[in-house]
Amino acid sequence: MNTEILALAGGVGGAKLALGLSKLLPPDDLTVVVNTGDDEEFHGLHVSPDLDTVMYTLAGLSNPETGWGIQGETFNALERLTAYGADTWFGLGDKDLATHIMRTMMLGQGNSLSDVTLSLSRALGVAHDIVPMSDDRVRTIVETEIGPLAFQDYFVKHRCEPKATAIRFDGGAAAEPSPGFKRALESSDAIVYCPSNPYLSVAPILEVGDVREKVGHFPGIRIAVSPIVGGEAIKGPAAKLMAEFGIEPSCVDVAKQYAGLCDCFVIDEVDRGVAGEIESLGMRVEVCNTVMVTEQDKIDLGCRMIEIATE
Ligand code: FO1
Repeated sequence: MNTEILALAGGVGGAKLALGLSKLLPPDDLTVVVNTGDDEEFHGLHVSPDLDTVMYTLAGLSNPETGWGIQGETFNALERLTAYGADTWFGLGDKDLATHIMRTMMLGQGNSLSDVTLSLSRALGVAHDIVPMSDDRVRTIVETEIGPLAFQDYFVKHRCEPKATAIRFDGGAAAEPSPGFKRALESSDAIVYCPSNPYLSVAPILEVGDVREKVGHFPGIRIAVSPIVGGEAIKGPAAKLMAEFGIEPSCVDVAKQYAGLCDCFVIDEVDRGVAGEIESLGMRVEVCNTVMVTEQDKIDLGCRMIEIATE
C-alpha cells in the first residue's frame, strides 16, 4: 500500500526535503503545503517567495548559490526600475519577473492562488502538487525594536538586524486552509515538518484557521526535522530569533515548539546527546544526517521520512 505524505515547508530548507521526497514518491502520494506569510507586493506584482522557491527547486531551476530565484538570472528589468526611481532592494530577476507577472495577471482574472500555483508549476514540469497554505491573505509581521516590519522588510531590507520582540500572522485566524491543504489533511498518512524556520515558516501554516487543531488530532504519524543543528541554523535567522526570544538555540527548543503536534523528531548525528531531553517531551527521536548539501543527501533524508512513515 502507498504512503501519502503531507509536507509542510517554508523556503530553502523546506524545498530541499520536498525535492528529496518528490524523487521518491509518485505525484499522488505527496502534497507540499507552503508558507505564504512572506508574500509581498513589489512593483504592483504579487510575489510568493516560498511557493516559488519550492516550485523552482522541484522544477530543477533554482539558483544553487542562493536557494531562491532562478539560475542564470539577469537583472535588466530591475536596473530599469532603479533608473526610474523605484525602490529595488528586493532582488527580482528578469525570468523570475515573468512568474510574478503571470501570477498577478491570473489572480486579477479571479483565479485563486492555488489555481495559479498549479498552473505555473505544471507549466514548469512539476508533477507533484505544491499548494499554498491558504488562498486568503495572511501576513507575517515581525515586531522589532524599530517597529513592526512586514516579513520581507525584516528579512531582506533590514537583513534581520533589528532585534525582534514578537511575531504575528495578520489574517491567520480568519483564513481558510487552501482546498489542497484540507484534502491532504484528510487523506495523508503522515505529516512531515520540513527543516524550515519553526517561527517564521511553519508557525504561519499552523496559524491558518483550525489547522493547529487539525494537526493536533491528525490520526497518522507527524515527523519533524530540526532546522537547528549543533546550536546553529542551517540557513536564515532561526538561531538569532531564538536568542532574541531568550531561548537557547538548540534542537530541543525546536522540539518544544512542536510538542503535542509531533510524534517523531529527527535530529542530526551531532545532536545525538540531547535525544533523551527530546524524548522527555513525549516524542520519539530519530538520529540521522539532516544536513542536505548534495541531491543524494536530500533523497536520503526523504527516504528516512518514508521509512518512519511506513514503519
Ligand atoms: N532573499 C534575499 O535575501 N534577498 C533578495 O533580494 C531576495 C529576492 C527574492 C526574490 C524572489 C524570491 O522568490 C525570493 C527572494 N528572496 C530574497 C528570498 C525570500 O526573501 C524568502 O522569503 C526567504 O528566503 C525566506 O524564505
